[in-house]
Amino acid sequence: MLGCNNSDHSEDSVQLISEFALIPHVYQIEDSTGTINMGSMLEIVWNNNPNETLKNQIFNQWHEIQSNQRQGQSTKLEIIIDIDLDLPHQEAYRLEIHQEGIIIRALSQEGVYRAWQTLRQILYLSRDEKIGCGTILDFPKYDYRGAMLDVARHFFSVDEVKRYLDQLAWYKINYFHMHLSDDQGWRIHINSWPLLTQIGGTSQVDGGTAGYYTQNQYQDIVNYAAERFITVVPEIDMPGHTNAALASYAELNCDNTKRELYYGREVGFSTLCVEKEITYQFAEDVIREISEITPGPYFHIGGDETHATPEDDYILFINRVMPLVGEYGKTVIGWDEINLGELPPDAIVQYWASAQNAINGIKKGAKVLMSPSSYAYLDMKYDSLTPIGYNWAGYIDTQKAYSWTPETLVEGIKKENIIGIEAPLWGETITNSQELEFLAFPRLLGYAEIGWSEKEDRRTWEEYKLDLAIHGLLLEELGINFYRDPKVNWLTESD
Ligand code: TNX
Repeated sequence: MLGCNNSDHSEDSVQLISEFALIPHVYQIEDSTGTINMGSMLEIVWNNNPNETLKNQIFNQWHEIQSNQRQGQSTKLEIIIDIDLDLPHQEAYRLEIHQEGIIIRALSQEGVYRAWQTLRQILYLSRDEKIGCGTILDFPKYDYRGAMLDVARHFFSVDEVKRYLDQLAWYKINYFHMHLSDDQGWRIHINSWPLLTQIGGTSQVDGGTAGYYTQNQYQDIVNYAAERFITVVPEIDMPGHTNAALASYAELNCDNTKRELYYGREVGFSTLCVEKEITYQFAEDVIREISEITPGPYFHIGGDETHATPEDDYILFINRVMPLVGEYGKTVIGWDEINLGELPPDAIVQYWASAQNAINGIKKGAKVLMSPSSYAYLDMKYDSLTPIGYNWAGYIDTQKAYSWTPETLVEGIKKENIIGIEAPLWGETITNSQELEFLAFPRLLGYAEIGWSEKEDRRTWEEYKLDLAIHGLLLEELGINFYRDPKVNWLTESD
């Protein structure tokens, strides 16, 4: 038997597509009559402009999930990319589950990829091979749905980063911001300043084995992310948070004296020497080399917590450095303090601490990336018992992480001012993937939904937590070490 079967009278027990616990919640689902068998084999028909890598990825992931089906049936998946389709967004898609097979319609490969994540969840979450027919129309609320990983406080290997990227992909995250430098370490090789990694790459919080990415390794991460339709945003934090650079090169210090490598956790004590020309040569070289190997549109200059830089010096510095980002073809992003400078017209201010900073940025024409620390910081503890993480911005349990809306959180920051949301994971207290995952999951699923899902009707914790409970099975299957928040009735395999 292949495809839907209208004469099947056992439909009562068939799972309708509107019943699936999809996260992020999709825009619109309509059930239709009939059922389809999701076979153990997949036949992909993709005639115009097929992306072979994506086609293989879909093929392999389908078979990974369906390998337990023994019937050997085949399901047809047709992929149609057509820029003339009536779809409202570059990432939008229509996923049609018909009698004869499945059709994905999209404007772009990105749209196909997002559709595949929805289908992948359906496939994974279906109780048996047979599911109801129907159609999903879906598209993101915000263009930018990001996760940030701090690889400076503790180094994370290429494989650990890839593991996180694989996890993010399931939830339609499309930007991965890498915090590549800080007081405790410099993590990307710069050919014109080799000591940054030779010296500055050796330290991290509390010592232990640190490290850095060669430019090839960084490009490997960028490509791996791109295959998952995730864009890497590199950050070099300046002019504060620079002790690792100041320990590598004496000339970056005003007193021409190298700093000691730093293994502590305090912030706000370091600064580049703003008066020296060499500082701008350094900034330009770093921006140039990283921009050349970064296909994405953004370069993040940090700019936060510069308590060791007098305000006038800070303004002088960022006013010289922000245009350099534009010269190398990138759009500048900075933490909300950069609003003090003359922002380039396309600048993006990342709101983390001061709403006033973000609002001032908007007045200067900038857009805002929403990362309010008391809601969106993945390094905050869930509650007082959480063994890792911080609590300076408060405790953020899974409910609190989910229960905010970017465009109504702050008066003066409206939907049209916002490019999206990002969940930063600072690395002082995490040393490996298990600890990373414990803080990121399950909160990250809530951020994914806040960033993607337009419809307000389901945005209640009571409904969301039911779907989340089901996703616990998926997280478990993926081997993700997630926090079993006691507010959620997590399912187990036997439920
Ligand atoms: C503040 S958020 C920082 C980071 C720390 C973090 C710890 C921001 C722009 N700066 O340097 O790692 O708090 O939660």
